Amino acid sequence: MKETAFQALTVETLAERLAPISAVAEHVGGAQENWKVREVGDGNLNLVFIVEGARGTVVVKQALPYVRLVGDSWPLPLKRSFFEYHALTRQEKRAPGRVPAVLYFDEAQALIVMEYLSPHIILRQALIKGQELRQVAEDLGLFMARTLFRGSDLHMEARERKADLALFADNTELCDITENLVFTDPYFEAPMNRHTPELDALVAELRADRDLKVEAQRMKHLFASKAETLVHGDLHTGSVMVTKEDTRVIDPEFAFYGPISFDVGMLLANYWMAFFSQRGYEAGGSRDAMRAYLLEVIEETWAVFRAEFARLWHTERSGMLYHRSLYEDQGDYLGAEQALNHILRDIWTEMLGFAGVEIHRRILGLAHNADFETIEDTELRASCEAAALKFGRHLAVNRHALQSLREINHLAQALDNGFVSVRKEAEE
Ligand code: SR1
Ligand code: MG
Repeated sequence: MKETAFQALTVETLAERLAPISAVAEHVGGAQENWKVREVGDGNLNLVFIVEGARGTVVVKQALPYVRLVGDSWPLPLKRSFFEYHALTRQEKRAPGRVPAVLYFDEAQALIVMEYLSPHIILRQALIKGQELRQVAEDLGLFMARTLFRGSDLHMEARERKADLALFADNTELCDITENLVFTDPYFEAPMNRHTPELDALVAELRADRDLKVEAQRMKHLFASKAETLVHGDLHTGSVMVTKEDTRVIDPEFAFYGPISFDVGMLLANYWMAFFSQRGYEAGGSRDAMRAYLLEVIEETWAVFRAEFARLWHTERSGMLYHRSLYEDQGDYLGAEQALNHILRDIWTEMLGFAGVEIHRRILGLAHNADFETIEDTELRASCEAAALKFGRHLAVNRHALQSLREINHLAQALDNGFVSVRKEAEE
């Protein structure tokens, strides 16, 4: 591209601006005049275009200097595109085949040209439609174990990891979004918050809940200080594209060095929200099978994550932590197991806390999710959300006492079965 100063792309200007880039022109093919360009971005932050030509199709993602969801009253630096690009390249190395291929990156224009994934759809949309995808639990369990283990001091060479930590430490504005929107704003009347009106009484109760607010701040403390590994940073079901056979993780612009447990907690929280939202979609038939599927996916994802993390612990523990000279090389295999169990236990309790607050922020904060939002009957929506809010509170506050996903999923089912109108509850 000729310009160096940032200029937002439009459907009208995109072909002319990207045609001189050979990596793009060769992939799309044919005359630029014949390229079909459409803007498809429905996320909170960026522009996303699909460009179709005679030979192929690409996705062009461009950051804007502000938060798209709110407008230019909330400026946001373009450098998030830089972090997204560098996260994608690391994730591709650590978990090959699970992220879209990057064809071109322009830092000044904050744009990334990527492989067009087709016939993939967004996982969240698939779950709302009631589609059961059999591959996704294994794919995402492996993706998380591989990216999170291989980006940590359990695996990386210390100097390289510290350099990487320094690079991503500059992603401050996106961390700041999470620090406020996930951990703090839901628990007081922050100006941009909103919730379904029928939830008023329950929201007041949660905002007066001392134990919950202390746990939410303990989770924020961990998020901000436990720089263990390069996390995706926004791994919800809207950041995953799927077919029956394939799973790709997109949008790692929130990447930074944080707790291993953060991505795991975010993802499972979004499955649990999908679970609690199913009652909103039963006009077309029972969603019992979908609910059972979602709870299975949660258990399988965690089981795969745990098993792969343990496998990598035994085969790729080459970093400066828990050096083999202290354990296996002395024949102390039990010592290595003991250390691994401590790490997995910490990931477990932290993951539950992150899941609890993620559920709360999607119902009480600024950025809601389509699972609940597209339930039009607000009384029905509020009932689904109320069960999820109570569940999230239980995870966050009681996480140290919770032993298994079987136990937790039984509680989710009990809350879901005790489906009562929150309006009626409030009136009683
Ligand atoms: C203002 S950005 C709101 C949310 O959108 C992103 O996808 C992140 O989840 C962020 O918290
Ligand atoms: Mg995103």
